[in-house]
Amino acid sequence: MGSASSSLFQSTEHPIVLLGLDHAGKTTVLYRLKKQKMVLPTPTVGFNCETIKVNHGPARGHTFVMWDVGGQENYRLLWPHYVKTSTALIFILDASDQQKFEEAKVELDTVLQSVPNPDKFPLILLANKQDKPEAASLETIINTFTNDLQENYIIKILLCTAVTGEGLEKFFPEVLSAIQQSKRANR
Ligand SMILES: Nc1nc2c(ncn2[C@@H]2O[C@H](COP(=O)(O)OP(=O)(O)OP(=O)(O)O)[C@@H](O)[C@H]2O)c(=O)[nH]1
Ligand SMILES: [Mg+2]
Repeated sequence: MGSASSSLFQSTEHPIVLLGLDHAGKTTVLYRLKKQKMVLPTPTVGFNCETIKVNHGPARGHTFVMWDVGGQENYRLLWPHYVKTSTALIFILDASDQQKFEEAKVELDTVLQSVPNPDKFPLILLANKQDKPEAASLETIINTFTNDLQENYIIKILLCTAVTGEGLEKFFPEVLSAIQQSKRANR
């Protein structure tokens, strides 16, 4: 690999932000990834921040500084602040709560407006709570949340269950892949 293209991938530390409505499962995802176990979170007051160095798989050697910001309405005003310093946005949905999809989509579109360089910005959508029978299908998630964003963003969608970790094994490889695709597109 030549020097120009290798410098493209030089950065191995990635600040990323976890957003989504309250009760979506952001903190459960964060601590599942950090501790590989289920924690019983309480609604986040302000934010949590954890640094995770990946030591296996395609994202091995990469470090992710993960900001998990409270999703209750009074904290959503803070979201743009975190998005501005992040190299990827992870938006977490409670896929079983379809009554809140409209609200979640409005919040997603609103916060995307604060991305400083929106062209091909990495957006990873986690459709959480797949253990629940009423969880929406992938097709519904795509139609509701990402169809209209497809051209402008690098989008990955993961179906997951944070309480068991199912689906999250692909989390870091997919985030890294989105970040690298975004950098390539903006070269
Ligand atoms: N059934 C099920 N419940 C889950 C899952 N992930 C999280 N939960 C539950 O959902 C509730 C909310 O989880 P949190 O991680 O606190 O949600 P949050 O998005 O951080 O919420 P805020 O901090 O208020 O923004 C908790 O009772 C979790 O145990 C999942 O995959 N399946
Ligand atoms: Mg939380």
